[in-house]
Amino acid sequence: MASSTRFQLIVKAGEDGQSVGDCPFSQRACMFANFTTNPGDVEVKTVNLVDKPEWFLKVNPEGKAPVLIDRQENKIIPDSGDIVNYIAGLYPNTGGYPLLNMRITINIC
Ligand SMILES: N[C@@H](CCC(=O)N[C@@H](CS)C(=O)NCC(=O)O)C(=O)O
Repeated sequence: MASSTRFQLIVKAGEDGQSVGDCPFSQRACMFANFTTNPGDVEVKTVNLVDKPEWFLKVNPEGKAPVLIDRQENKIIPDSGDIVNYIAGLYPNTGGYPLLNMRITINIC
């Protein structure tokens, strides 16, 4: 039997249909999920935003990506900012958002 992850993150597809495309909102959600969640928690699914499939419009009638589906809680979260906040709330031990464990140093002069 196929097992399913708790989360499905739907993002804009790249030209090959497989990779994450050039949507900064989708990329942000992907990167944040990658930093904060545990391996195996998130399935990333790409969607063609030029010719939007029916299944996608059912999930998000607004037709925008990214969209996070929390299968455990039966929730659909569109909007990258809301997705980031939602994930951050579920994984508080990762440093919190926006106080991630940054690997860069910001100097303000
Ligand atoms: N405020 C949204 C914006 C998402 C958004 O505009 N995504 C674009 C791709 S970068 C999109 O889905 N465009 C398809 C359309 O508007 O039909 C977010 O932060 O997630």
